[in-house]
Amino acid sequence: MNDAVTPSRSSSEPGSQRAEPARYDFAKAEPRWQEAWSAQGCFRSPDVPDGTRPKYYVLEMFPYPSGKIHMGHVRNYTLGDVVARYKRARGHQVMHPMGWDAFGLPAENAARERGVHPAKWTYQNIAAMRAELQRMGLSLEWEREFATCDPSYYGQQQKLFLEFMKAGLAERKESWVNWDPVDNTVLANEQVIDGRGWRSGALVEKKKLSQWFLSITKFAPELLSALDGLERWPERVRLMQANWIGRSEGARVRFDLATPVEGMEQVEVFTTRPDTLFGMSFLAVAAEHPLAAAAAARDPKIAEFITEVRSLGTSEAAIEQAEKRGMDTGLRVKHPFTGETFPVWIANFVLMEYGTGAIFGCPSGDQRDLDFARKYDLPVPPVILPPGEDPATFRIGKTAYTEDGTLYNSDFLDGLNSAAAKRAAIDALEAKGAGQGVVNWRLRDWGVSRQRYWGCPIPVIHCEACGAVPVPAEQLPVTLPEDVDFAKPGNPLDNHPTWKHVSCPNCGGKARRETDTFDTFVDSSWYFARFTSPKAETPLVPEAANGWLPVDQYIGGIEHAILHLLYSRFFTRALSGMGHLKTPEPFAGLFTQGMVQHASYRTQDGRWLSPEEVEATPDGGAVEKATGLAVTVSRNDKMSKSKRNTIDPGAIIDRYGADTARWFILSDNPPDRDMEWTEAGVSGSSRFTQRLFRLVSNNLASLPAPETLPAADAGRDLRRATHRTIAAVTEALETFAFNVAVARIHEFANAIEAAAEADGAARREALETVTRLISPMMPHLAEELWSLLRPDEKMLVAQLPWPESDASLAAADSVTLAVQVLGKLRATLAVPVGTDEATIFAQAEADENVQRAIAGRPIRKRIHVPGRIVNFVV
Ligand code: ANZ
Ligand code: ZN
Repeated sequence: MNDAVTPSRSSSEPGSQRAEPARYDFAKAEPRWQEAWSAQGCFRSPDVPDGTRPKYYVLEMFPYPSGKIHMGHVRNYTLGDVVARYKRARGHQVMHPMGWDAFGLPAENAARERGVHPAKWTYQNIAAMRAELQRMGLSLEWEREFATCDPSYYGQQQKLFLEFMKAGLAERKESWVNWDPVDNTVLANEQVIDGRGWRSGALVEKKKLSQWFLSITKFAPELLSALDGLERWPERVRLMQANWIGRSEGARVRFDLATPVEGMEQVEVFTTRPDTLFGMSFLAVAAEHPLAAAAAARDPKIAEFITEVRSLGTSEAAIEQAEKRGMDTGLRVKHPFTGETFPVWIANFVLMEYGTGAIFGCPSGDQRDLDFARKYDLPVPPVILPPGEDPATFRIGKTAYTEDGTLYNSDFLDGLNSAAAKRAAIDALEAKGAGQGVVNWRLRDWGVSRQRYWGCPIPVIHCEACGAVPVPAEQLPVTLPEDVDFAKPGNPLDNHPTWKHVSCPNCGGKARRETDTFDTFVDSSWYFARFTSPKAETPLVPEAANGWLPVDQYIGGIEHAILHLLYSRFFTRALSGMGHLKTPEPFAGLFTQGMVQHASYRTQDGRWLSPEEVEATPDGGAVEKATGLAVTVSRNDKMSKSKRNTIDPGAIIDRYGADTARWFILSDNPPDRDMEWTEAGVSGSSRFTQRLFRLVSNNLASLPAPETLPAADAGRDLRRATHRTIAAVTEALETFAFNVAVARIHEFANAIEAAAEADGAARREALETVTRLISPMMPHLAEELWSLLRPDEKMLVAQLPWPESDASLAAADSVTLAVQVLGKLRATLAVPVGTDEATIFAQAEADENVQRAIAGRPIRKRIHVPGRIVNFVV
């Protein structure tokens, strides 16, 4: 036994139990085992998996260092730890690293509000959270730790960006951006939620800015098609990604302007329904469309309308919900087939960023167009006849007909079905030179510039003569200046008196440093790869990255289903293309865990009370301790500061220990579902830890020496329970059914308790097994019990292989057979497993009811389906 574990026995003096029942002292034991693991290097992984054993890379989404861990972290990291410990025991070479997603706005806000520098605030928070995670007993390899705000990380990221530039995957574009007027920054479309900034909640505005973009759209087809191969991802996440990438087949159609507009002859629209071209009633453009600007130049009322529409926000959700509004520009366009002219409107539901920023409106076939047409009294010509309808009587009322049907009122398309009509319309457009079939993608390029201090500086220098010049490799990293003023509004880097003034690396002339920093989603798009060589002087080391990647099991919240996961997939593909990586996909397996919830309590006068301020009543309600008045209890509320229903993991660990917290969080529900944190649940788990401890310590005196084999038939029932439990828990851990594993172990504990009289060797086997089976979930208690059971053992449980279930021991003792005569059930027969066929037939035949059914007739055939049926044919 190694020195670090020797003292453990003092916590449980088995001899002194009679006076006082043995108690497990988690507060002493947990830190001691954490030290033992670390001293033994139990969680170290090789730089490059050496191929002697299969590699397994387990990763949980790394945390933002807010300063404190919350229950969501506890659940996330416990799940990952169960996987890591289990896979290690199964003989894998496991890598399980941890780091910090450390750039971002809260640090800057802390600087503004409290005058503490973002770096100082961040590193203090990291230290506090690291200590909390260490107390949880996670089997993490801290040697690989880094924070994205370390220059040694973001400097490598700057190198990667220069490679993206060289590969044509980064470009500077003027574009309409979502502007958050409170945070004073650009937001990606994904960061606009219901028309508001995801952090500030402010109504988002449109603004035109020059920004850096990463060309994710170049990968749209492969990002979509490769989703099919991600078999260990939740279907829901794959679907969300597919919708986000949004492939649509359709056509671009060009309409000649019938009203002269300077510099413009045509308007191009994108449609997925070229079959409905004869149902056109108007053309509509986005407020930012050049044609809208041209119309505004002629009419101040139009200009006013455009300003109004723009302030509405740009997200699709906002537009979907907003009332449809529009204004006729007075301009007209010519239909490509009929030459008839139609009015051009500006409409608030047309997005500039999608397709061409212009549509043709077909109110009979599209609900938005119909709502718009009804509102502004535009015609609604029907062109698709639903199956079984009579063209003479079919009418469009308040609902558009958006399904397939037969074309009518449509000239050369009449009589065709929708699919054929689409093809025919595209052929005709192409023949006329008025359009062509296209595939359109919803995915936009990724704008990565942010007007922020606490982020990775974009390594570019702007020179009037040379344009945007990459910072030469030898000048990297471009580090953040420390002396910044957060009092002034705007971007502190831009406000800095000297930092941005540099000379051009190209011509030596006066130049200006880029003062924007990267969107923090850039930082998290490759950190999982950097963990494979966290200290390297190059962004990645191919042998290490290719040896470890892809991540075998990634675990995190569903809120990252689109952004983070899609950006990471894009980065991985881009890095593969540049020769850094071989795998095209970063995460082979993905698991999304549910939320941790807690009841919330509210007084009649609307005050939220914390769980400590209330007392439960027998009827399931609660009263305020201070006043005795009843409070409203609402179940299943997300933990939030405003509802005062958060539970601090640190306080739970102080009171019950890490294993109890881990056990409870695993026990309640399947891990992909939401779970409710309850006081009753956590104290139940705590009692279970003590029960296991007593079970082992009470048995100790009567157990034979380790490795004593039970005599052939001894303790058969207990041994069966042992081997069945191994099989069931193994299966549960393989399938993320951790709550099932917990339940099986509870049952097993009952079985061991009930078998106090069983053979000693069988009891030892059962106790050692339960100790090893709990180890992925309650690793400290497992070590403690193991040290009691095997005081001379050198190996820690963390170093032991997973127990094997012996199928013959797990098998049932006897089987029950249905005995039939001529296929009709006459009796049942219980025989010991392994009984030979002749004996089975003889016993079955001897049964009274069977005898009666045979009625003295000769048996012509005897049939035996092992384990199930015996049938006699007479
Ligand atoms: C005419 C039409 C007739 C349409 C009809 C639909 C039904 P998805 O499938 O999402 O790609 N559209 C095109 N560009 C738009 C934009 N910038 N803003 C708002 N709407 C736009 O949707 C494609 C359809 O959305 C297009 O097909 C177009 O309306 C509209 F019976 O064209 B359709
Ligand atoms: Zn220059």
